[in-house]
Amino acid sequence: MEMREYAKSPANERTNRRHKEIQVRILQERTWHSKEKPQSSQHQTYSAYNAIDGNRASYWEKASCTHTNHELNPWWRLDLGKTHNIFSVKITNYKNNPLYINGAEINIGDSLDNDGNNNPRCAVISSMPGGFRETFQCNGMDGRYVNIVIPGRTGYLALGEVEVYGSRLD
Ligand SMILES: [Ca+2]
Repeated sequence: MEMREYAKSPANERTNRRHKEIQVRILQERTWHSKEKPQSSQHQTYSAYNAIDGNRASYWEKASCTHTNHELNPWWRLDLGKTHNIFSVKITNYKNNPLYINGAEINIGDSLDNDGNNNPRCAVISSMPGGFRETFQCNGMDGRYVNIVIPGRTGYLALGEVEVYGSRLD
């Protein structure tokens, strides 16, 4: 089934298309450098890598989502290996339990303090329908780490796919 984009303005659509033409799609570099653990915990076989495996399937049964255990401040982190200038982050929400994402922050920066969760904030995700994709504009934030964290709440964090758009700083 074709998935609709959620809450994307025509202006953002044009901006994204331009970025695709001139930017490296960081996901396609298949970067996964972290020697540190890439999410706060792993529920069963639902590894952090499932959010950058190029598959936007959002059902648990498709085995392409991440899923933490039930815990305080659950988080997920992408290590890009080098500092990048990041324009946008596109997230596909988990379909089985879409409310997990409520209140999640996207944080970007070069620090690993608090596992990278203290880096500057790009966006707060108030809510997203299950299985939908949404693009969050970061307008050129510099960072090596892209974190998604639910601060101050005990719960799960589950992600279908995280796509990061930007360019490498050389
Ligand atoms: Ca995936």
